[in-house]
Amino acid sequence: MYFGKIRKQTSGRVPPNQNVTTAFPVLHYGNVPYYKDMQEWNLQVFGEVETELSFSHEEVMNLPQTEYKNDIHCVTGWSKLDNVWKGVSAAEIAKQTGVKETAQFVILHAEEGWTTNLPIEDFLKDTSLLAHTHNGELLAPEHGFPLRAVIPHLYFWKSAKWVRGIEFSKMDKPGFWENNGYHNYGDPFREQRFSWDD
Ligand SMILES: Nc1nc2c(c(=O)[nH]1)N[C@H]1C(S)=C(S)[C@@H](COP(=O)(O)O)O[C@H]1N2
Ligand SMILES: [Mo]
Repeated sequence: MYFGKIRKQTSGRVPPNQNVTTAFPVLHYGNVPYYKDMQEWNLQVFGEVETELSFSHEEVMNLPQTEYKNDIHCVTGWSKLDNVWKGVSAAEIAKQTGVKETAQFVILHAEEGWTTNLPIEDFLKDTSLLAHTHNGELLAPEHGFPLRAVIPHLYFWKSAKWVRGIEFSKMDKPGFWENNGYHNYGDPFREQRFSWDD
């Protein structure tokens, strides 16, 4: 008997045991925030940075913009290919605040205290961004309006919706799903779904 992981053969682009969908499922814990007044929204960047900054919505929208096309892989088994995201690159945010050498992890803080964690190298990858637009349309509230992280090389739970804080940290701080049985890193190509996966 074989109790190990059953790996389907997959071609290079879609990770093992994922099914491609053209839908855009909505998945999260907690409530969708609806903002009446964007003046009440801000993005705080804090922790191991040279200068802690709080960006208004307008300031975020006026930072240098990038566009990036990538694939989404959700740990529950769906993948959505060729998403075009527009927003601010994660590296641009780091450039604005400066990052101390002591920073080793990034903790993304969303509404309602929801968090997720990743190593700083992963946050600063060229492909990591803070997006406000998906396939030419402003993010819908349920998909993270006004701003969500997009970390395409990790399972999609690392892509925090409704981001309000970016914390550069010396220490790793497992977030909501990481404390509820999911893998701490979450590489879809290595199928790091649950805490016990290698
Ligand atoms: N703030 C917040 N962001 C979150 C989540 C959440 O519960 N709260 N869930 C994650 C999970 S598990 C997934 S699969 C994606 C889903 O994004 P979507 O609803 O836009 O498809 O959001 C991620 N970002
Ligand atoms: Mo997910």
